Amino acid sequence: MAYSLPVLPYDFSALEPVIDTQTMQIHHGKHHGGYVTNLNNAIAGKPTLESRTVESLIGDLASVPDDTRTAVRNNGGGHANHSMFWRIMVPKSKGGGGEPTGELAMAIKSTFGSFSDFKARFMDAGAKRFGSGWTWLVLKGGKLAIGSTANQDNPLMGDAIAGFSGKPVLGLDVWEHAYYLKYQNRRADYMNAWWDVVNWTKVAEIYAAAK
Ligand code: MN3
Repeated sequence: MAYSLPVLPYDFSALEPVIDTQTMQIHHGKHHGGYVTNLNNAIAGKPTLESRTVESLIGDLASVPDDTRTAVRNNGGGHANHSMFWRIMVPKSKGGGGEPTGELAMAIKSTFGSFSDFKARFMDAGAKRFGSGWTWLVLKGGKLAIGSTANQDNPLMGDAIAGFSGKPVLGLDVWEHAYYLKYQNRRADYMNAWWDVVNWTKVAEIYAAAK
Protein backbone atom coordinates (compact mmCIF):
# COMPACT_ATOMS: atom_id res chain seq x y z
CA MET A 1 0.00 0.00 0.00
CA ALA A 2 1.40 3.37 -1.01
CA TYR A 3 -0.02 5.41 1.86
CA SER A 4 -0.69 4.61 5.47
CA LEU A 5 -2.65 6.13 8.31
CA PRO A 6 -0.21 8.02 10.56
CA VAL A 7 -0.20 7.11 14.24
CA LEU A 8 -1.51 9.96 16.37
CA PRO A 9 1.28 11.70 18.32
CA TYR A 10 -0.92 11.58 21.48
CA ASP A 11 -3.73 9.49 22.97
CA PHE A 12 -7.29 9.73 21.65
CA SER A 13 -8.28 11.33 24.96
CA ALA A 14 -5.35 13.77 25.06
CA LEU A 15 -7.18 16.74 23.56
CA GLU A 16 -10.08 16.59 26.03
CA PRO A 17 -12.07 18.65 26.77
CA VAL A 18 -11.54 20.59 23.54
CA ILE A 19 -11.97 17.53 21.32
CA ASP A 20 -13.64 14.51 22.91
CA THR A 21 -12.20 11.00 22.81
CA GLN A 22 -14.94 9.44 20.68
CA THR A 23 -14.66 12.15 18.05
CA MET A 24 -10.90 11.60 17.88
CA GLN A 25 -11.31 7.82 17.52
CA ILE A 26 -13.90 8.07 14.75
CA HIS A 27 -12.23 11.00 13.03
CA HIS A 28 -8.79 9.38 12.91
CA GLY A 29 -9.69 5.73 12.45
CA LYS A 30 -12.80 5.91 10.30
CA HIS A 31 -12.65 9.21 8.43
CA HIS A 32 -8.90 9.61 7.89
CA GLY A 33 -8.53 5.83 7.64
CA GLY A 34 -11.18 5.81 4.93
CA TYR A 35 -9.39 8.47 2.90
CA VAL A 36 -6.16 6.46 3.04
CA THR A 37 -7.90 3.23 1.97
CA ASN A 38 -9.77 4.93 -0.85
CA LEU A 39 -6.65 6.76 -2.06
CA ASN A 40 -4.69 3.49 -2.14
CA ASN A 41 -7.51 1.77 -4.00
CA ALA A 42 -7.72 4.59 -6.52
CA ILE A 43 -4.04 4.48 -7.46
CA ALA A 44 -3.46 0.74 -7.07
CA GLY A 45 -1.53 -0.63 -10.04
CA LYS A 46 -0.42 2.84 -11.15
CA PRO A 47 3.25 2.85 -10.06
CA THR A 48 3.89 6.39 -11.30
CA LEU A 49 1.25 7.62 -8.85
CA GLU A 50 2.01 5.22 -6.01
CA SER A 51 5.61 6.40 -5.78
CA ARG A 52 4.74 10.06 -5.25
CA THR A 53 4.17 11.96 -2.03
CA VAL A 54 0.57 12.91 -1.36
CA GLU A 55 1.54 16.60 -1.57
CA SER A 56 3.00 15.99 -5.01
CA LEU A 57 -0.19 14.24 -6.12
CA ILE A 58 -2.61 16.90 -4.92
CA GLY A 59 -0.29 19.72 -5.99
CA ASP A 60 -0.41 18.52 -9.61
CA LEU A 61 -3.83 16.99 -10.17
CA ALA A 62 -3.54 17.74 -13.90
CA SER A 63 -0.92 14.97 -14.07
CA VAL A 64 -3.35 12.42 -12.59
CA PRO A 65 -5.36 10.42 -15.16
CA ASP A 66 -8.97 11.57 -15.71
CA ASP A 67 -10.50 8.41 -14.28
CA THR A 68 -8.55 8.78 -11.05
CA ARG A 69 -8.43 12.54 -10.55
CA THR A 70 -11.59 13.03 -8.50
CA ALA A 71 -10.69 10.18 -6.16
CA VAL A 72 -7.19 11.59 -5.67
CA ARG A 73 -8.58 15.09 -5.13
CA ASN A 74 -11.02 13.94 -2.44
CA ASN A 75 -9.04 11.20 -0.73
CA GLY A 76 -5.53 12.54 -1.32
CA GLY A 77 -6.77 15.88 -0.03
CA GLY A 78 -8.34 14.13 2.94
CA HIS A 79 -5.11 12.28 3.69
CA ALA A 80 -2.91 15.39 3.41
CA ASN A 81 -5.30 17.63 5.35
CA HIS A 82 -5.75 15.28 8.28
CA SER A 83 -2.06 14.32 8.43
CA MET A 84 -1.30 17.99 9.00
CA PHE A 85 -4.25 18.52 11.36
CA TRP A 86 -3.07 15.88 13.87
CA ARG A 87 0.46 17.27 13.84
CA ILE A 88 -0.50 20.86 14.58
CA MET A 89 -2.35 19.94 17.76
CA VAL A 90 -0.96 19.00 21.17
CA PRO A 91 -2.57 18.62 24.61
CA LYS A 92 -2.81 21.83 26.57
CA SER A 93 -0.84 20.13 29.37
CA LYS A 94 2.03 19.60 26.91
CA GLY A 95 2.21 23.14 25.57
CA GLY A 96 -0.95 23.50 23.50
CA GLY A 97 -2.48 26.92 23.06
CA GLY A 98 -1.05 30.28 23.91
CA GLU A 99 0.44 32.39 21.15
CA PRO A 100 3.12 31.87 18.53
CA THR A 101 6.53 33.38 19.10
CA GLY A 102 9.44 34.45 16.94
CA GLU A 103 9.23 35.01 13.19
CA LEU A 104 5.75 33.56 12.85
CA ALA A 105 4.40 35.87 15.56
CA MET A 106 5.96 38.86 13.83
CA ALA A 107 4.57 37.83 10.44
CA ILE A 108 1.07 37.39 11.91
CA LYS A 109 1.24 40.77 13.58
CA SER A 110 2.50 42.60 10.51
CA THR A 111 -0.07 40.92 8.24
CA PHE A 112 -3.20 40.94 10.39
CA GLY A 113 -2.49 43.64 12.98
CA SER A 114 -2.52 41.43 16.07
CA PHE A 115 -2.84 37.82 17.11
CA SER A 116 -6.47 38.36 18.13
CA ASP A 117 -7.27 40.00 14.77
CA PHE A 118 -5.69 37.00 13.06
CA LYS A 119 -7.79 34.57 15.10
CA ALA A 120 -10.98 36.50 14.35
CA ARG A 121 -10.30 36.45 10.60
CA PHE A 122 -9.34 32.78 10.62
CA MET A 123 -12.56 31.85 12.46
CA ASP A 124 -14.63 34.11 10.22
CA ALA A 125 -13.35 32.18 7.19
CA GLY A 126 -14.34 28.94 8.94
CA ALA A 127 -17.77 30.25 9.91
CA LYS A 128 -18.48 31.35 6.33
CA ARG A 129 -17.49 28.02 4.79
CA PHE A 130 -20.90 26.60 3.92
CA GLY A 131 -21.15 22.85 4.46
CA SER A 132 -17.93 20.87 4.80
CA GLY A 133 -14.42 22.20 4.45
CA TRP A 134 -11.33 23.70 6.00
CA THR A 135 -10.09 27.11 7.03
CA TRP A 136 -6.42 27.86 6.38
CA LEU A 137 -3.46 30.05 7.11
CA VAL A 138 -1.11 29.78 4.14
CA LEU A 139 2.10 31.25 2.86
CA LYS A 140 1.62 32.66 -0.60
CA GLY A 141 4.20 34.73 -2.46
CA GLY A 142 6.12 35.11 0.78
CA LYS A 143 3.10 36.49 2.65
CA LEU A 144 0.57 35.02 5.04
CA ALA A 145 -3.05 34.74 3.89
CA ILE A 146 -6.29 33.34 5.29
CA GLY A 147 -8.94 31.50 3.30
CA SER A 148 -11.08 28.40 3.18
CA THR A 149 -11.69 25.44 0.91
CA ALA A 150 -14.64 23.12 0.37
CA ASN A 151 -14.71 19.40 1.12
CA GLN A 152 -11.14 18.00 1.24
CA ASP A 153 -9.63 20.52 -1.14
CA ASN A 154 -6.20 21.78 -0.11
CA PRO A 155 -4.59 25.11 -1.06
CA LEU A 156 -1.80 23.14 -2.78
CA MET A 157 -4.36 22.21 -5.46
CA GLY A 158 -4.34 25.83 -6.62
CA ASP A 159 -6.94 28.52 -7.19
CA ALA A 160 -8.56 26.89 -10.22
CA ILE A 161 -9.47 23.77 -8.26
CA ALA A 162 -9.58 24.78 -4.60
CA GLY A 163 -10.57 28.44 -5.01
CA PHE A 164 -7.70 29.38 -2.69
CA SER A 165 -3.98 28.68 -2.92
CA GLY A 166 -0.72 28.70 -1.02
CA LYS A 167 1.43 26.51 1.18
CA PRO A 168 -0.58 25.46 4.24
CA VAL A 169 0.83 26.64 7.57
CA LEU A 170 -2.24 25.96 9.74
CA GLY A 171 -5.51 24.21 8.88
CA LEU A 172 -8.71 23.68 10.84
CA ASP A 173 -11.20 20.99 9.90
CA VAL A 174 -14.72 22.47 9.97
CA TRP A 175 -16.56 19.37 8.75
CA GLU A 176 -19.34 18.45 11.15
CA HIS A 177 -17.59 15.10 11.76
CA ALA A 178 -14.82 17.08 13.50
CA TYR A 179 -17.07 18.53 16.20
CA TYR A 180 -20.70 17.38 16.08
CA LEU A 181 -20.67 14.81 18.91
CA LYS A 182 -19.56 17.42 21.43
CA TYR A 183 -20.61 20.75 19.93
CA GLN A 184 -23.58 19.72 17.73
CA ASN A 185 -24.36 22.70 15.46
CA ARG A 186 -22.10 25.10 17.37
CA ARG A 187 -19.16 25.38 14.97
CA ALA A 188 -18.13 28.73 16.45
CA ASP A 189 -17.76 27.19 19.92
CA TYR A 190 -15.57 24.43 18.48
CA MET A 191 -13.38 26.93 16.63
CA ASN A 192 -13.05 29.12 19.73
CA ALA A 193 -12.06 26.18 21.93
CA TRP A 194 -9.61 24.78 19.36
CA TRP A 195 -6.95 27.45 19.99
CA ASP A 196 -6.23 25.76 23.34
CA VAL A 197 -4.73 22.73 21.58
CA VAL A 198 -2.82 24.40 18.77
CA ASN A 199 0.85 23.35 18.72
CA TRP A 200 2.50 26.67 17.86
CA THR A 201 5.96 25.11 18.03
CA LYS A 202 4.99 22.74 15.22
CA VAL A 203 3.22 25.47 13.27
CA ALA A 204 6.35 27.62 13.46
CA GLU A 205 8.37 24.71 12.04
CA ILE A 206 5.94 24.33 9.17
CA TYR A 207 6.07 28.06 8.54
CA ALA A 208 9.88 28.05 8.51
CA ALA A 209 9.91 25.11 6.09
CA ALA A 210 7.35 26.81 3.82
CA LYS A 211 9.57 29.89 3.59
MN1 MN3 B 1 -12.03 15.55 9.11
